[in-house]
Amino acid sequence: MLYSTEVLTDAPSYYYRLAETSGTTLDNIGSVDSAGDMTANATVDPQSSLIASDTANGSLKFSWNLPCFRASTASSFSQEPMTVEFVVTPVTLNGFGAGDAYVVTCGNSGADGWSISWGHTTGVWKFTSNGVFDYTFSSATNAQVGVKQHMAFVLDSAHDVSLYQNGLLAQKVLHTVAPNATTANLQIGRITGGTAGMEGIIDEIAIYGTELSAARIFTHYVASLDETNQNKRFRGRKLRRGEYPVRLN
Ligand SMILES: [Ca+2]
Repeated sequence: MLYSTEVLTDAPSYYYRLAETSGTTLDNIGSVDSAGDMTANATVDPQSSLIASDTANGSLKFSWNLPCFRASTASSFSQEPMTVEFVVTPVTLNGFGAGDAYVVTCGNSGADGWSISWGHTTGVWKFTSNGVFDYTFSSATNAQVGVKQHMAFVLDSAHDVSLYQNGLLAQKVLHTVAPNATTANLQIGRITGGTAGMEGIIDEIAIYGTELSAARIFTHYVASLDETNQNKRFRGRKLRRGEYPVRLN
């Protein structure tokens, strides 16, 4: 099944496919909000889809030395439980101004809402309930330059955050307090109210007002791969890519 079909099956509140080829409006096909504004120097890149099973569908490039972000026009939505899912390939691990490299945020720094970032030069992933707690993940999951990662952060109703990387649960970090409610806009590639951003390519950002199950996250990851014909066989032998029969009509 197509990646986008799997995502939509789980009814995301926001879903930015980043399929645009030009312009400054990005379509949201989730259930909350309408299209948003790309308010600065991000680049829509139709050539760089991070979804191997759908290479015709583009992505979004950010450069931290050209502070750029994309904000939705909507405000608050259910934050707990919640799942934030995206595919990202860092171009560098530097954060703008040597701060964290912010990837997806919804809230005001140090005050309310949440943010997802990796550490400047370290690549350490972090989910922050702003002003409340840093959920810092193991170095085993670090972002790496030029390496594509399918990421899903699940904030559950017990205030814990589970990080799934490439379809599998990597780590669960516990906490006892919920994030502070926010009315801030959702932003991609930059922190709210500041300049700290990330340099990299991001694709297929989906945010759900539910806890996605491990099984669904794994299914999403598999659908992101170019394995459409992986189970096809011919005379008992599993076919390798490039060997699939072509039907001529
Ligand atoms: Ca895309």
